[in-house]
Amino acid sequence: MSAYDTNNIFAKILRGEIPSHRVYEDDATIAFMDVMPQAEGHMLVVPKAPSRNLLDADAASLPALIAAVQKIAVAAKEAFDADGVTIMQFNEAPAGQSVFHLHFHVIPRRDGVPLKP
Ligand code: IU
Repeated sequence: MSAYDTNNIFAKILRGEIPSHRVYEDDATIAFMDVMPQAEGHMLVVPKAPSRNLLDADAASLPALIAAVQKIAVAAKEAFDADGVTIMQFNEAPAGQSVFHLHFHVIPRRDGVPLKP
């Protein structure tokens, strides 16, 4: 696996070098709106600690991260009056990862509304 690149776009968002529509922050995590949403309310949950994806993340940090994902998913479902929530996470380009800083997609889902490609 390649090394973590400190100039990836989410690292720049975390450092405040690039603007984002931030919807959540705690000591270890931020969440912001995806710029190319696959459905209304599509958010990204991003740990502040540098890791390329789940494969090289510090296992000790994961319980807090998944708790933040859960909190944001519950809030997003309520805020967007959704019927469900899709949570996605990709590891390396062949698996669909395009930004190489660990993140979870949180996507509120409505009955009968497919994800945009
Ligand atoms: P992926 O899991 O690495 O494939 O998803 C990266 C996501 O980051 C994707 O949904 C993009 O729309 C999103 N994104 C963003 O929100 N802001 C950006 O500046 C860039 C990508 I580049």
